[in-house]
Amino acid sequence: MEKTLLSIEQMEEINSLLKQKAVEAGAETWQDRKEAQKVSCKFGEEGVCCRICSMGPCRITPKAPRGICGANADTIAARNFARMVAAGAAAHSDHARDIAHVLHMSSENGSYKVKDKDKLYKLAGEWGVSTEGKDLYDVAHEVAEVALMEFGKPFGTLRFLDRAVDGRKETWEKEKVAPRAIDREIATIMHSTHIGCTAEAESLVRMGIRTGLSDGWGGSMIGTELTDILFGTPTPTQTESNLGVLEEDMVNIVLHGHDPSLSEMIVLASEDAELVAYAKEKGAKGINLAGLCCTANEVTMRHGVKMAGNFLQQENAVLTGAVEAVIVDVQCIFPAMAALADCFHTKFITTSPKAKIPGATHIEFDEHHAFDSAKGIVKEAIDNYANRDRAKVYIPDSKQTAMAGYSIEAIIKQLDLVTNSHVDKTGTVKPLADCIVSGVLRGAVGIVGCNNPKVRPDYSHIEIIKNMIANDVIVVATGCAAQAAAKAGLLDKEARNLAGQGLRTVCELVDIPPVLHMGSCVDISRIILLVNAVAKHLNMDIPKLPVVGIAPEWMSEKAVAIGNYVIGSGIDTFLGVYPQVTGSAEMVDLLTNRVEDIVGAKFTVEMDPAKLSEQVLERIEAKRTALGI
Ligand code: SF4
Ligand code: MSK
Repeated sequence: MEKTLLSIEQMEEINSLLKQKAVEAGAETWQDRKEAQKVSCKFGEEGVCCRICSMGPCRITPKAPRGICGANADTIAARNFARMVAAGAAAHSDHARDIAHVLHMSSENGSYKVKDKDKLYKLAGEWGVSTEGKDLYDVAHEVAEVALMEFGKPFGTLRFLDRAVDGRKETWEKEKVAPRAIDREIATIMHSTHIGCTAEAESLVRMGIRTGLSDGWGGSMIGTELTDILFGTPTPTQTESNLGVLEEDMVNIVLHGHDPSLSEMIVLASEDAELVAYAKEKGAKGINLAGLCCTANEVTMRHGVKMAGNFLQQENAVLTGAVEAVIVDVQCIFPAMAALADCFHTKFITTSPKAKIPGATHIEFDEHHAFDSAKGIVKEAIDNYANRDRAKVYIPDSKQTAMAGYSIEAIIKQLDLVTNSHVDKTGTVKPLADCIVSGVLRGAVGIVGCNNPKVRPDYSHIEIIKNMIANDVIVVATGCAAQAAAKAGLLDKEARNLAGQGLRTVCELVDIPPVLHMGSCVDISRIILLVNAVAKHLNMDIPKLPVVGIAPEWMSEKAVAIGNYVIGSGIDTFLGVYPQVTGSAEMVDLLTNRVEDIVGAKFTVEMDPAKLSEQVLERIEAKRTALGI
């Protein structure tokens, strides 16, 4: 185990060495800016600053309990919170819309092709798209059109809601939180939070859930499905993680962001014989790709591309002095990367009109000529290899092996290893459900989300994961949480030695690590569908299952949308960072208590990872007791 595990202290030591590199280069990092920000604004922190109209901004204090229009702390905090959900759902769903457009332009001879035909035909069947006698790409284009209609259709509710277990559908219907069209839910929040509309906190919480659900069971689910159709459904893949994946003598390209329509093409371009030969001509041994944030998750689970790290590691990648280019698309990219890259030879290349950053080299990615466009971007990186200043290079000697790519299909395939083919049907979640019911596994948790300097980076992720697996709770992870696990060695199969007896036995039987990498942030839809499948198998609604969601270090608006659809799906959610609503007692009560009466699940906030772990384990055991298992 010593070989594969990296302690948080070792990680922090590497971070300090890299910080020293920043000082030497005169470069500023997030630690400096955090220090400069010192005390954050109390009104913003508590969610009681309103700048929705130009009579304000209005801030709520004991002496001024209402804004000029009369909005109180509850209204203001609820409106701000709802707008975070809308922004998060917009980001995920717009990403999905782009993928749908890419599917719509896919063709036999173009850059984008259909890789998972079975998944396409399955989805076509589910959506009533006829396939009889049709060309594969005609089916793909029709499926893409149906997906695109989900964003703005005028009537009905989202198609994927039909996938949900009966209890969920009934709850959503009864509580009027069943999402209609994705864009419609986002627009409804923006309308209802305009001055002079909804002032009632509970209405806004309900709208937040409905809009969150339009992300989880809409945008994100569409994103995941169509990405699998285009680029392949992930299968377990061995990879490596942390900054040690960068190479001294190769052209290092770091891919950062979220949208696989760019990163998939960069992967292909980096394997192009002509470009590899060009890199060698320039004195490098080849081209080495590494990922950051969710793009890392996307390309690692389909190609085994190595993972350089998560959100708060993005600057560290540049600080190694060994990166020729950081190529980004959308979301979670520090604007500070441009100035940081200037202190080194690194080219910081933005590619999306949706995420232009001053100081960056902007090379717009042309999806209509995707492969050639990607080749042009990779060539920029190769040309920059000669500019690397060897005196500035420090690649930490730190990398861990990791398994990634556990799609639901892949998990079921692994579970079939324990299926008794004489008795059981293969291809179901029955073995997983059996393990949970029997108590071999006490339950399951999804650990997701970002890093946040408000807590010790990666520490909460790693501590909570270790506590879960030691107590026979299987962990699935996505996003930056999955990468924290990877860096610590917890995605390695060997990490089963840290698990309790029950989980260890399961891991050995079905040959999996105790922490399953299920992908990027949009792939939390995979987690939801896995839980939903178990609920259907056991013929019960999701809130009854000993299953919990945890976002120990969340920071983004997307995470707020996710939190809303996770509780909306009936899964209790534990947060390690407070949402900005604490200035409203009613919002705190709604989110941590009353919302349970609406959707059967609620939020719990605890910043101490040890205490949070205890509370999660207690919740899991309470659910087991209620079920009599
Ligand atoms: Fe102030 Fe009301 Fe305008 Fe908000 S909407 S800024 S509380 S007047
Ligand atoms: S990238 S949203 S920091 S998980 Fe999806 Fe990581 Fe959070 Fe971005």
